[in-house]
Formats: sequence, structure tokens, C-alpha cells
Amino acid sequence: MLRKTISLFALVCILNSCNNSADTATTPSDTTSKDNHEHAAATATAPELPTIPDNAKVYFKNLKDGQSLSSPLMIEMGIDDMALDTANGIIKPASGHHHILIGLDSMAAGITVPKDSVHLHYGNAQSTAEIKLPPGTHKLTLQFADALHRSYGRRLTSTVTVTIK
Ligand SMILES: [Cu+2]
Repeated sequence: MLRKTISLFALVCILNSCNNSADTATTPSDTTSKDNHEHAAATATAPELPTIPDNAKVYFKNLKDGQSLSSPLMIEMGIDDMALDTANGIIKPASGHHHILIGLDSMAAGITVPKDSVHLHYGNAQSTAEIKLPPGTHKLTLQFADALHRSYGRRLTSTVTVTIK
């Protein structure tokens, strides 16, 4: 299915002589970043990042900036005007999944979110997460990304700083 989609896209691409400069610009960092994605080699022919609906918004439902909490933290992740979907590699309009970035700011649009201890993926379309944090102050960024884990950028992000007792 995915292969079919990609080769169909490649064909369309050839027919339209693909002048997709925005996507190709992000290719080098995608391929040099930790290769979590089997299809990284297909990045050159990956579909364009879907457009973001005007009223789309990402937010922490139950966390406020400056809040003091205990670990583990139960986090409710909100998204308006976009569908929550699994990270199945099939690009659909107005759709994606959540990520929590620990101690980090939002990621530029089109950049693939790495998978490591500070970039947590919720690729099964989860809207809640439980994370453990040591005592102290932590910046948490919610970042929405498409089915290929490509960041939707600053427009679909929300950051809070919380203190763990
Ligand atoms: Cu992801």
C-alpha cells in the first residue's frame, strides 16, 4: 500500500517534473538524523507536508505554564481541527500525531522528529501520556507531526514549563 502510494507519487512527480524545493531543502538533515524510519531513502519522493487548517491548534489540556506537579505526570494532549491518526506513513490532509519534547522548543516544519529519550512519539494516535521526570523545572513542548513524523512546525505546538516536586 505504502509502496504503491510512493511509486504513484513518484510517477506523478515525474509527470509534473516535481519542483518541490521546500521538501528537498529538508532532505539532508532528514537522512543524516538518526534513521528511525525504514523508508528514509524515499524522502526525496515523499509527499509534501499537508497544509494546516486555519483554526488548527495544539495544546496541553491539563497542564498550565508554571504549574507544580508530582512525577509520574499524566498528560492530556489536545488537538483542534485536525484528526489524530497513527504514524502509518500514509499522508492524509489535516491529520497527524502528538509528540512531547522534553527540555526542547518546537521543531521547524518538515523536519523529522527524532526518536530518543527527549522526543516521545505517540504514533498510535494516543491523546494521553504518562511520563516520569526528575524533581526540578522542565520545559515540555507538544509538537504535532504528520504520518511520516515530519513536524508541522511552530503553528502546531504548545510549550509549558512545569516544576516537579
Ligand atoms: Cu512521530
